[in-house]
Amino acid sequence: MTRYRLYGGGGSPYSQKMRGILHYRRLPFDWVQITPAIRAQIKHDGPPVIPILQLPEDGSLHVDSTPLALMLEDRHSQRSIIPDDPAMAFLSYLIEDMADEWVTKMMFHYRWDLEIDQQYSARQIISDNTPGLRGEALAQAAEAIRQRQVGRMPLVGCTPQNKPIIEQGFHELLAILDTFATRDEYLFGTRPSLADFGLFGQLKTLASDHTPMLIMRSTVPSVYDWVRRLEDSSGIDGQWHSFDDMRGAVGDLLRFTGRYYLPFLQANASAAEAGNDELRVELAGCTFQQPTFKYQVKCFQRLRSLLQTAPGSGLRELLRETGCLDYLE
Ligand SMILES: N[C@@H](CCC(=O)N[C@@H](CS)C(=O)NCC(=O)O)C(=O)O
Repeated sequence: MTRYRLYGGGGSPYSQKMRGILHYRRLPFDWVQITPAIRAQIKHDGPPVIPILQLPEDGSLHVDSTPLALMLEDRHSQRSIIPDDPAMAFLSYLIEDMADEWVTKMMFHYRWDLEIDQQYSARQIISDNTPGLRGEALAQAAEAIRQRQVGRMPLVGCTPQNKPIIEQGFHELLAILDTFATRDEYLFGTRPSLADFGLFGQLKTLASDHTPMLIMRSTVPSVYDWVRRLEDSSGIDGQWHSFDDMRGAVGDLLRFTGRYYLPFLQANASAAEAGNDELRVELAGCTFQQPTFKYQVKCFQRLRSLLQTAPGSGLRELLRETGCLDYLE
């Protein structure tokens, strides 16, 4: 085997993110749509999630898109997606984490909230991951996945109570991205970073699911196009901006992160520490509730420890101004 192999699903935001990264980095890889038979055949012992990256030299299998992206950084120096400036590198970790853990609530909400989206999404997932199914058999398998995924909504905070916060956040996020989305422009320069790919993964699936696709096409067509192009950015040869030339959208995304994601992460960590199964927090004037998540406690600890080693008073000043610093120090 001389190429990477990426096992994933077209409807999976983290699979889209990894595929986008591999394309940009010009790393030779094969995309393999996961199916139950392939899953059984590759015998991966870790958590049963996608994407799974298989290494060319020994066939070993690895999961979790952030560590995977960082592993690729260790293995290949060309076309890095981590900005050279360490302060901007930290910001790209922070925004990527927010996209992976918070924007994904938007993805899950829009995918499974309305009947029309449930029908489309369930059918699409089964059509991708179960070869040979047609007609009634496909409809039955789609119904089973629809019920499973709708049943999971409260676990990730996609409840009627939280719906206004999630939807309001989606519109705010799109408005921020709309301030800069144009050809060959990304958050930290004219080349994409880890943060762009984190956002891309979630937005790519939002941009193909029915209701959010209509919202994006009708309200922010430039963002829709930006997402569409980032799917394969292997032809992009750009530069990083300097910290002083950082675009305003980064500040706006940090304010967004300080308004929604970081208070949520802090409440989740406090609830987990107190042994509570559920967290409750005021976000942008509304009460948000969901079960506590161990994985997101780790995300919070990781961001706080990354900041300890990130240099620069400029970085701390920016995090203070944007309402992030108190959560991270
Ligand atoms: N933190 C992981 C999350 C991966 C993840 O949650 N993948 C979803 C699909 S997007 C999954 O495989 N879920 C298991 C399931 O649906 O059964 C990453 O960044 O790769």
